[in-house]
Amino acid sequence: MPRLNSRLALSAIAGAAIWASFPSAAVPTISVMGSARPVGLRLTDFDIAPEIVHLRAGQRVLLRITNDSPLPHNLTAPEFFAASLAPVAEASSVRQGRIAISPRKSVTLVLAPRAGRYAMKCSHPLHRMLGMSGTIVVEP
Ligand SMILES: [Cu+2]
Repeated sequence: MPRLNSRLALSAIAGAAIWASFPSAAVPTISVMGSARPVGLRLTDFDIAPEIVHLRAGQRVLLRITNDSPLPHNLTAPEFFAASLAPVAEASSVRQGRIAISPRKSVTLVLAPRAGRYAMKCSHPLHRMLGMSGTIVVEP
């Protein structure tokens, strides 16, 4: 898939440029060429597992979000996505801090978050109340 690859490469370059524009003292540097640590999130009726995700600031993460349910769900975490400097790949799937995931489908993102504690939830009516919430903890 040459077209996809070149799109990813362009996104990676754009990501590097965004990183470069931050003061180096404030933001850990990342290597665009470095490998990303795979992390999985599973959405079910009505749960997000794991409930607490531990990440490291500046470390590239290959985040795979799977909707293992017959219902549509989403992962809503606007502060987290805003602090994660470009989901490098598939950035277009994040809209207003939210990724919708169709039943029995997965979405994979590459990102590099900044330190902090971020709330995540499914924003569909009642889903959060029923248990679809959690926390992303990004250690400095
Ligand atoms: Cu949901």
